[in-house]
Amino acid sequence: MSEPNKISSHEITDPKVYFNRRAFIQTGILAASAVATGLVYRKLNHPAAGKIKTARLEGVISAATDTSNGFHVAEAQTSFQDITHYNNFYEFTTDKEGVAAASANFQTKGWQVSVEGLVRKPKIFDLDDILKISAPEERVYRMRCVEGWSMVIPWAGFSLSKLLDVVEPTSDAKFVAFETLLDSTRMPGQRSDVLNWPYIEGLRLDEAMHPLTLLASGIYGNSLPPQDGAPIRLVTPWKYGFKGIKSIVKIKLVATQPRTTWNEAAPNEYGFYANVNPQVDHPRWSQATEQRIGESGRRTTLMFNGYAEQVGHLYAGMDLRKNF
Ligand SMILES: Nc1nc2c(c(=O)[nH]1)N[C@H]1C(S)=C(S)[C@@H](COP(=O)(O)O)O[C@H]1N2
Ligand SMILES: [Mo]
Repeated sequence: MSEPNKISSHEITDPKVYFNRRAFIQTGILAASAVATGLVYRKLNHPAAGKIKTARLEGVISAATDTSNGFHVAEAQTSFQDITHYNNFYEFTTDKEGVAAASANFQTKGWQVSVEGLVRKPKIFDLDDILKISAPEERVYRMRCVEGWSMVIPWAGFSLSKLLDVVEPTSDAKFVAFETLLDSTRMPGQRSDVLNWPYIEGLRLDEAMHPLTLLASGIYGNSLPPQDGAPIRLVTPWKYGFKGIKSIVKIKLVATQPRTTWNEAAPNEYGFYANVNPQVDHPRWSQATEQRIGESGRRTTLMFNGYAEQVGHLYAGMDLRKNF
């Protein structure tokens, strides 16, 4: 297993290697891996993206450069352009490059999040009240999609534990269940039955309370654009991207392991834990390597996406082939 936080110089991307995406595609490097990973760039040019609606976030506490707690990965950050134009958000479209345009007019005014279930102080929060719980911190995380691509994203947000502390989970609470908005007028992709709606995800309570688990409201110091999960989404950097449920409206503390969207869609392909694990292949492709968006060649995927030192203890004694 690699040592996640002692990043040797060869792992830090030389900015000169940071191809612009167009040149990158023309090399054809991506094409070679596309079939195996399901990573398909359909077009050479971005479709009309629409206006990206973001506002400068006030009071973002800049990232510590200390890498030991996992809050700041010292690797080249994926460009804002790529983070906002290569998305998975099936509520809008399954076309990764089309999400930006399809979600451009998504309305989040009056957003509320119900935090309920096995808690002493259940509450329906207005978004602003959630954002007031703690100042947004910049967290630069490695992100790994189950499809084989990865990014490094400078999120803004705070640890989910701070919200959970406010509602006071009871001792019966063992898991946390999350739900995305269900509204096919605002999320037209929900008219398709490609997944069961609403999108749902879950974490074990100790995973949800881990300081790396982020309730994110921004990227690059600005509020989250619709395509990345506005106005608030989950980020669990040691797990495959599908755990990072977007546009959350409900967080429920529960006693037993909740159902999750991708697990229901294909139980043998997407487990509840979804920990990044290069030793456990997806049934249809290897998970040993990844395509970092904006780079040439493929990187070796790290155990727990490089966060083994921080989260490994959560899975001590578990069979990670069974609990994938
Ligand atoms: N509600 C919802 N959340 C979602 C998804 C989705 O389709 N719907 N896709 C997931 C997947 S597979 C990934 S890889 C990440 C992508 O996040 P990004 O577009 O901000 O990179 O969002 C996750 N969260
Ligand atoms: Mo993903």
